[in-house]
Amino acid sequence: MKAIVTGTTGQDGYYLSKQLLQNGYEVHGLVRRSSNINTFRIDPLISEYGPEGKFKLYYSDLIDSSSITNLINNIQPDEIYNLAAQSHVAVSFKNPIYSTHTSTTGTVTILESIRNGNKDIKFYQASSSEMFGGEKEEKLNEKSKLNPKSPYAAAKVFCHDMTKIYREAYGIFAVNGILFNHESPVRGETFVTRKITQAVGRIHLGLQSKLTLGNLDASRDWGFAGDYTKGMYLMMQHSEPDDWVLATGETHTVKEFASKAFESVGLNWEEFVETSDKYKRPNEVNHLLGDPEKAKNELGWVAETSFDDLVKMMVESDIESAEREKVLLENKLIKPTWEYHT
Ligand code: NAP
Ligand code: G4F
Repeated sequence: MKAIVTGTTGQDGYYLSKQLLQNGYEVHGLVRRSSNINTFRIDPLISEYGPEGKFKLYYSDLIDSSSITNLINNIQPDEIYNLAAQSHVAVSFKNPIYSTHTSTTGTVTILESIRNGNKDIKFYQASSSEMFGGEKEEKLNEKSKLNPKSPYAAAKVFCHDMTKIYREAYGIFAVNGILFNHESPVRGETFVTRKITQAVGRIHLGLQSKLTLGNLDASRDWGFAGDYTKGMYLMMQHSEPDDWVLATGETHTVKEFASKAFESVGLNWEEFVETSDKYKRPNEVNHLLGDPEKAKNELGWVAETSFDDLVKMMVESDIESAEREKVLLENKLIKPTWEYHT
C-alpha cells in the first residue's frame, strides 16, 4: 500500500507516518522548503525507513498545485492524508490570507487531481472541532451546527464541505475526520498545552521564572495525538466514506491543565502563571467537548490515553528537553529562545 501524507513534518504527520510505515506502507511525505531543515520530528523515521527505503520525501507546498498534482500522478497512491495547514488559530487572525489560501487551495487541488486522475484514491481531510465555534457547554457530534470563529476555522469549514461535495458528486472515497484537540510531546511549542509543559520543565530546572498565558477559562477536549492518528487510519479502512468525530468525551479548562502540569513537579501553578491580553484572541472558542460515540460504534475507536496520562507524558518529555537545554545554555552553545506572541 502507498500513502501520500501532506504535513508529514507536523505533529500528526509524525505519528501517522510512523504507524503507516509500521503497517508496511510506503509513505510519501510532502515537506515544504524552509531556510532551516525542519524534519526534526520525522528524523527517526528517516533514519529507520528512508530515503532509499519506504519513507520518501519531496519538496512541495499546498499552494503549488502543479507539484501536488504531479506527485499524485507519478506516485499513484492508494490513500492521501491531507494534514498540512497553517494550524495555529491565533496566527490565522494575523495571517488570514495565507492561512485561508493554504488550506483551501491545497484541499481542492488534491480533490481535483483525484477526480481528473484516479478516482480510486482514498482521501482523508483533517477537519477540526474549531469549526463548531464552541459557544455553549454541549457535547458536539457530526450533526452539530458549524459556526466558525476564526479565519482558520472558516477555511476548515470550506475544506470540510468540499470533501463532502466531492464524495457525493463524484463518488470519491473522501472522509472528514473532525478531530478535537490532540497533543503530545511533539506538539508545536506555541499551542497552549506544550507551552505549559515546556515552561514546567524549564521552571523545574531553574531556566524560566514565569509563564504568561491568555484566556485561562477556555476549555478543550484534549486527547493524545498518537491515538487520533490511529482513528484517521480506521476511517480510511471503513467500508463507506463518511465524517467522524474523534474526541475523549471529557473537557478541561486551560487553568486545570496548568494546575495538573505544575502539580506533577510539586509546584503551585498560581505562583508562576500570569496572564496578558496579548495571548487573547479577537474571537474566542470558549468551550469544546466532543461526542465520539459514532467512531466508537462504527470504527471501534476510543481515545486510550487519559487526561492525567497525557499531562504526565508531556511534562516528563519536557523535563528531559529542559535537562538537555540546560547543558547547552551552561556551555553557551545556545541562547535563550525568543518569546513568540501566540
Ligand atoms: P502542525 O503540527 O502544525 O503541522 C502542520 C503541518 O502542515 C506541518 O508539517 C507544516 O509544515 C505543514 N504546512 C503548513 N503550511 C504548509 C504549506 N503551505 N504547504 C505544505 N505544508 C504546510 O499540525 P498538527 O497538529 O499536526 O495538525 C495536523 C492537521 O490537523 C492540521 O491540518 C490541523 O489544522 C488539523 N487539526 C489539528 C488538531 C490538533 O489538535 N492537533 C485538531 C483538529 C485538526 P512545517 O513543519 O514546515 O511547518
Ligand atoms: O492550544 P491552542 O492554541 O489550540 P486551539 O486554538 O484550540 O487550536 C488547536 O486545536 C484545534 C482543534 O479544536 C485545531 F484545529 C487547531 O489546529 C489547533 O491544533 O489554544 C487552546 C485554548 C484557546 O482557547 C486559547 O485562547 O487555549 C487558550 N490559551 C490561553 N493562553 C492559549 C494561551 N493558547 C495559546 N496558543 N497560547 C496561550 O498563551
